[in-house]
Amino acid sequence: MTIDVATGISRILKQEGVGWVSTFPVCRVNNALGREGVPMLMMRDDRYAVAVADAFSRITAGSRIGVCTFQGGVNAAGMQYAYAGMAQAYEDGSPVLCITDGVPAGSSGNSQYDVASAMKTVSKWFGYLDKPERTPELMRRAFTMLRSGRPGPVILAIPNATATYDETADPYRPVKGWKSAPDPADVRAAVDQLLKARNPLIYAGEGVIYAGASEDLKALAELVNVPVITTLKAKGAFPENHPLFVGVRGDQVAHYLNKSDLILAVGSSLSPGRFSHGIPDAAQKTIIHCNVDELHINKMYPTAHAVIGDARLTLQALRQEVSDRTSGAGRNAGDVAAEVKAARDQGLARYRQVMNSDETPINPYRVYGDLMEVLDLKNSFVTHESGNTRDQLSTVFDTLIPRGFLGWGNVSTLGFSLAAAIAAKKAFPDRASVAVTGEAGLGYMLGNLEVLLREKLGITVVHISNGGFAGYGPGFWGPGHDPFTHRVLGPDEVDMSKVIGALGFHTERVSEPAEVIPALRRALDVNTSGRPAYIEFICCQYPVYGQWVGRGE
Ligand SMILES: Cc1ncc(C[n+]2csc(CCOP(=O)(O)OP(=O)(O)O)c2C)c(N)n1
Ligand SMILES: [Mg+2]
Repeated sequence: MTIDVATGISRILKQEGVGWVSTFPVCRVNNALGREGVPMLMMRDDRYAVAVADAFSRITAGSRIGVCTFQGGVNAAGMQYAYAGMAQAYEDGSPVLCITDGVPAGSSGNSQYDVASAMKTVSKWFGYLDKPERTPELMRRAFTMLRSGRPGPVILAIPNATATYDETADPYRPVKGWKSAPDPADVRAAVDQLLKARNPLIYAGEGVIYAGASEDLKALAELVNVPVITTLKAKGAFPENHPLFVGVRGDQVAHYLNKSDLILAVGSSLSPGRFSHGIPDAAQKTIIHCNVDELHINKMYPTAHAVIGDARLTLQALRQEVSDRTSGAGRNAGDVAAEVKAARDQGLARYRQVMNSDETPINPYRVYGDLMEVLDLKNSFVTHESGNTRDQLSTVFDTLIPRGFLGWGNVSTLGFSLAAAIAAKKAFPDRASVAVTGEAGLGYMLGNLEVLLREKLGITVVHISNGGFAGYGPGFWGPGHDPFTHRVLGPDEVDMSKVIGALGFHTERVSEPAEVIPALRRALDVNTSGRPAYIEFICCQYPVYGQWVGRGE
């Protein structure tokens, strides 16, 4: 059967189990998607088209691949706008498939922007479909890239979507993706060191989530009786009510990072950035680096031992080795849990105190504490924004299941929380889905709020309304920070609940601490019937949260 490329791609996406595609028009594949019955979630700009698909891949840990389309080709406004979303997906290692129009043969080099070289900087692989009959080959390769190895975005450019090929010549079969198990000698060497260490610490990264290895992480941590910290992107990889959980950030995390003599890093690239810890005194510690990508070894810190392979297979092998050596008894290390509890209680004391604050304007921690009370933490989704909401929530929000919270931000692009909350609703329609934002994130979202109404996506946007851009560090308010670029029209001048209410959202504006819980309950309640909600909490400026450590600053 002769079919056109766009139809072939649509059918292959269906074979690969892709249930919907996010988009912003125009892309020449879209009409075929429509004809073939692949639903499209039309966002209101190209960056969000990428971000929703990206977030879907993250939230499902790559078990369901997010796919998006946007305009490409010559003078590709859509692609240029989508670039921000792709750059973020690339920095954060998200396996999203981006399909766009390619520059047609004979048209390359006739405009200023070089599509291919730009796309190569933000993708694991950039595929250009130069012949229609290569459609199955390139799709096969794309899904292999998306489902194997270190996760990252794949971009496919289609220069001629109406060109035809014989669908039966190279029939498409879905790609399962492949994993590798570590070298047993490396596992033995790692366990030698681990059992010798006095103060080992497990440093878990997002690879644990992509490998579906949370249970294995827990089993290993318990067997070796070792405290656990997670990266921001891995928040939730380890249950945060577990006696061995130290935190993502906060004084107790700094304490354990400093005191450790061995770091067992699993599923983390160990790349210190703006939103991650470095390893303090790394040269004095033994770093055992378990990673799927050998190119992260010896990247920033001297690696004592590397264990290369899938995080789940690695954790299972480590556990088996420890168990064999200790006749199943594990590592005897005293009352580690009691020490962790004491460190957490001390580190979190000042946050827990303000979670019960009755002050007005409302303390943001009061909102976070009440949010934890209202949500079923085993059946809900929360995400942060760039700014104080990230810094504060990653310090205190208790995440009990993988992806009960999405931490994001090797690169922390404002506005992503809305995309994440939408993707979470698509992935788990029965879960409450909450995006917590400041005014800057809200500004990025505004144009896309219509999508929630149109698609009946019952999510709640919680606005920590503090009248300005606190941003990084102790805030943009004091001297030495950014005193000239923080002030926007605040709650006294603009009533955002009226603005967003006029669109059709359920909205409330809350200034009394006692009203936080009832307002959240009402919002989550309307969400269950597919109506989105926006709650503006009039909050104080409270730039207090745990720090990132070990970055040599
Ligand atoms: C696209 C993008 N541009 C710039 C930044 C830098 N940035 C981080 S936080 C922030 C301001 C945040 O202010 P607000 O949303 O009010 O949150 P608050 O910190 O006050 O809680 C800015 C400009 C960013 N993260 N993303
Ligand atoms: Mg603000």
